[in-house]
Amino acid sequence: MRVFLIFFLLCHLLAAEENPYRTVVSEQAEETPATGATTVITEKEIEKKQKGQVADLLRETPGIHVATAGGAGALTSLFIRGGKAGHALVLLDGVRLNDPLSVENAADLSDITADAVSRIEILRGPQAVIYGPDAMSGVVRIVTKRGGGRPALSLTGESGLVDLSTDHIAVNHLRTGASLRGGTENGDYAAAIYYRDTGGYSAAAGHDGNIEEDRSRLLTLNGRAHLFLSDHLTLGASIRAASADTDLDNGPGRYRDDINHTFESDRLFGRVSLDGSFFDGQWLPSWSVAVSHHACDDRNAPDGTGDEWGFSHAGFRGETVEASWRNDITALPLQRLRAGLVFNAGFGGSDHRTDREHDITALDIGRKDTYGLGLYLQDIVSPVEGLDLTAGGRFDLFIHRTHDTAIDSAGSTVVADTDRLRMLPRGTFGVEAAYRVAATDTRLRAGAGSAFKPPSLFQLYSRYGSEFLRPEETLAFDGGIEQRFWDRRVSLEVNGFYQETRDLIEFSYGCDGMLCGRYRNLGWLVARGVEAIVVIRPDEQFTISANYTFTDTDSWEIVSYDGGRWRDTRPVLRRPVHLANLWADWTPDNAFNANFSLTVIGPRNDIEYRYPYQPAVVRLPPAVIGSLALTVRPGPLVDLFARLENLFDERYELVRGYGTPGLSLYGGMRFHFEEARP
Ligand SMILES: [Ca+2]
Ligand SMILES: [Ca+2]
Ligand SMILES: [Ca+2]
Repeated sequence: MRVFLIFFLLCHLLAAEENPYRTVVSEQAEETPATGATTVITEKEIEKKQKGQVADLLRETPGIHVATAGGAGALTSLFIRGGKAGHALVLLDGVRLNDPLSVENAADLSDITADAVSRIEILRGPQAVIYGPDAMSGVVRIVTKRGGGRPALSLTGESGLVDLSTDHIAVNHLRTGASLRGGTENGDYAAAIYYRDTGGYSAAAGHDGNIEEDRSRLLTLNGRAHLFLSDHLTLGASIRAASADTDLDNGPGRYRDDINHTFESDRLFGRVSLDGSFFDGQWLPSWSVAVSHHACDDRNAPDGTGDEWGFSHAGFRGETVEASWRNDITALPLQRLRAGLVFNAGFGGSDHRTDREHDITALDIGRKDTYGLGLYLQDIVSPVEGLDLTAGGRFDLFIHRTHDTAIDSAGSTVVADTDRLRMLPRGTFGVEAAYRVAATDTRLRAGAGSAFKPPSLFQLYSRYGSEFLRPEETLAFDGGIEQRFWDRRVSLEVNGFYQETRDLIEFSYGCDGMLCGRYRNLGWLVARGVEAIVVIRPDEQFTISANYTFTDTDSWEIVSYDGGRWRDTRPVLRRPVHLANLWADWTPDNAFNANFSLTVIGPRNDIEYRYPYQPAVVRLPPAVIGSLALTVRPGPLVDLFARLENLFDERYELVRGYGTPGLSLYGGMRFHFEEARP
């Protein structure tokens, strides 16, 4: 709490100045990426769509599938261009959200609400040169609202009826919050606090006979401030804290309801940066330190409803620290040079206590640490008008400990028990050529890039892990064309991609010598596809946008059997071949907005755990999810809003055996108070 007190004091200090807002040095975290296949979700779009979760906004963009295993607050995973969940790197105000103690070091988007978010950028394909390890299939950059102008306070209240059905109508959703923004000659500030309590359906699927409602309570705090130290230097700070308390059930399937199985998470993300601008903006250096802290607890006490095996508690603690120095240099003619140095460290440990007879999870990992060092250089050359050539390279060193135990020749006495540092160097690259044909307003683009992902703490050190895993490595090619017609009222974009990932770290039931049932570098994953995007703006009032993604994935492992080597196909789960979205927006004036979204998720593979524990691959049927949102502004002070989600009351699953809400109705209001002009 002390951090927040300091933050609010800083806001107060800045608010005391009555001068108009000005920007001295723009922050690099806010700039639009220049290269690659990207999608940007703007503040206006976020406001209009009224989606509660960033994950729901991402689902409507090309190349992305989002899967949630249960109700609100349950694990929410992101799949970009057919990659695994751990292949997507998610940043919030420049801080990595990927949880160092999750199995794949993946980001869980369950507590990332759209409150306070002003912009989301999705960069598809490997982005290792600038973003480093883990930026395998894409990067999602979430940017929160920045302060500026006269002090403005906004208060929001929303309630809802989630999962409406004829026999079950209840107010089971509440969201409330406040935000304060402003700026002075010396800086700017933005702070927000939101609370959400939502439920209405069961985490384990209702159609499997699970009737116990599961709720999720989430408190988030956001703060962001800048202090203009001089004409050349800006000090920035951002912080986000999210505390969630979510009801779970005991996995997918029948009779999985549990009245006291809970998951509590406390996550804290912070970043301090110093951005400079020297030699008339020809050298823009940025120094930053970012930290993240994840504390999660899964608790299940015995109860009288089919779960009487005893108490269990699994606790996970993880931290990351990243220090970086980045430089943008435009001193050379026709060139934009970017160079940087990054150091990061990940820490984590978990403990698992149970008084159950059959302990099958054994999640214990003593506290471990990994380190990374990265050095990169990227140059964008524009030799002629309209042509941008990008080339970049990066060197990374991933460092972790291995534990050596030597046993004497008699095979009983330990004679050496030492920790060694293991260093894994990797080089990555990214190249792109983009050309704009001015005469026809056409943009052509082609690129290639590589990335790698080091093994996670869980893959290295858990009971199923191995200290000798290699990083996963990927290579991708993509290209696209963007054409605008009719005075830029229609734009059409088509991208094609091919991505091959080797040394995939997969759990293997098989044995390698004496080691059985553990993570091994035995997988291959090939993803190829096409993304098509069309945006039509016949006039100021209407926007219609649609996108379609085709993704063909193929995964296998090489197995030795009968003296030969065989290619053993693995099913790729939760990667639909066909994904489509439509968004129609009508804004006749500032006082009214109506918009309609439609998401079509094609059939995809999933896994079903059948008794007695024999997993079977199943095919989930296609799902059509619609939503309608309205905003009315009767006066300058107030917005009234309402939305219907899952408009067609589709019964679908995102992860086999877990619940999703049926038709739901939300409504609320927002008040704006702005300091009067002097
Ligand atoms: Ca339940
Ligand atoms: Ca429950
Ligand atoms: Ca229980």
